[in-house]
Amino acid sequence: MPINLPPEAVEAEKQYRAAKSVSEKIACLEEFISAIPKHKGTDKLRADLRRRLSKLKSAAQTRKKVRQQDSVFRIDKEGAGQVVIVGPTNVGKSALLTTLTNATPEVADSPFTTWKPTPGMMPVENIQIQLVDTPPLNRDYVEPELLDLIRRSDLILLVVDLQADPIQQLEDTIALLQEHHIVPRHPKDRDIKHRRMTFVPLMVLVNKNDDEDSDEDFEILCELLKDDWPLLPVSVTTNRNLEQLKQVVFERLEIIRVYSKPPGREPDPNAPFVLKKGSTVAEFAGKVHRDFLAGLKSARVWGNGVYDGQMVRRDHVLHDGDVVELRI
Ligand SMILES: Nc1nc2c(ncn2[C@@H]2O[C@H](COP(=O)(O)OP(=O)(O)OP(=O)(O)O)[C@@H](O)[C@H]2O)c(=O)[nH]1
Ligand SMILES: [Mg+2]
Repeated sequence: MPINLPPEAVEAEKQYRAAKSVSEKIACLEEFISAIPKHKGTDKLRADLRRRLSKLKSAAQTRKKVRQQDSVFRIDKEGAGQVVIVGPTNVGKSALLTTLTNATPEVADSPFTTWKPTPGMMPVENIQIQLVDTPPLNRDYVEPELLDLIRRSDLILLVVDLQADPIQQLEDTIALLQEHHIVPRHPKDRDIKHRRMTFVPLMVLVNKNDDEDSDEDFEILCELLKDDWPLLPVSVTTNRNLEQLKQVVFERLEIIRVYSKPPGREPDPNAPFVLKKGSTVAEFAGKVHRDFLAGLKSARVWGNGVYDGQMVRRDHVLHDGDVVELRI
């Protein structure tokens, strides 16, 4: 039996048939279904259309997943934090990753060598921190996915070249990031939030400070800089300050290492749990195991601000190096 549809449903159907993209089809089909009057005569039609809608939605989902996995800019976080190395071309970003991790991105004297991000793991004492080398940030073309990678990161290492024009490089790069709503977060602004801005901790590495001869250049740079950026002079070629760099990265990530001690046994000093600074015993328990969080009866702590083996409550704030014994 032919169904007499109201004019708005007829129009919606027309739009649906004309739709080109999957997302457009989904929107028009939803419109069409809602314009069909609900009664026995339209039951079959509405059921058919709903089936078509769910097929379209699952096709859209699959496409989205494939697109996300395909992108070279989607790098899963690993280790205690994801740190992106960004900056203009030829400043030594890839050289830095090569020196601090096992990764082997291409390093070359010619500009615009790197075109895709490369991750690597940097050991810092008994944990691993992920570093990601990235293509140069350049005003001519800014890859939106590179900006997303920077937004998702836990810390930005902005590299400039002491032997080029470091002040210009620094100011241009910061301006470029800010134009894309990425704002360096100062250590004192811990909980700052803004609807359209992403605040990411940032530190500036002034690279190619190879020996004492270039220290004066670095001092001049510090005097000339208008803003008070956290700066660290380094040299990838001569390894100057690279150990200090690891420590600073650890501090700027604002993380702590907490060791789990099974009752009657010693903690494993090589397997700390990494938590955000300010985490509590309850958060630690959740990280060790879901069951520990639900069934936590008591906890004892060895470490900062407690006597050895002190019983503490769930909301006790932990510190770097604490050892915790959980009982459920
Ligand atoms: N003198 C000196 N040269 C360095 C240092 N670090 C890197 N270089 C050199 O600088 C050049 C560029 O290094 P890359 O690591 O390819 O630079 P990049 O920032 O990754 O460059 P793009 O991939 O184009 O963005 C190479 O010739 C390196 O050997 C350093 O500390 N001192
Ligand atoms: Mg490179």
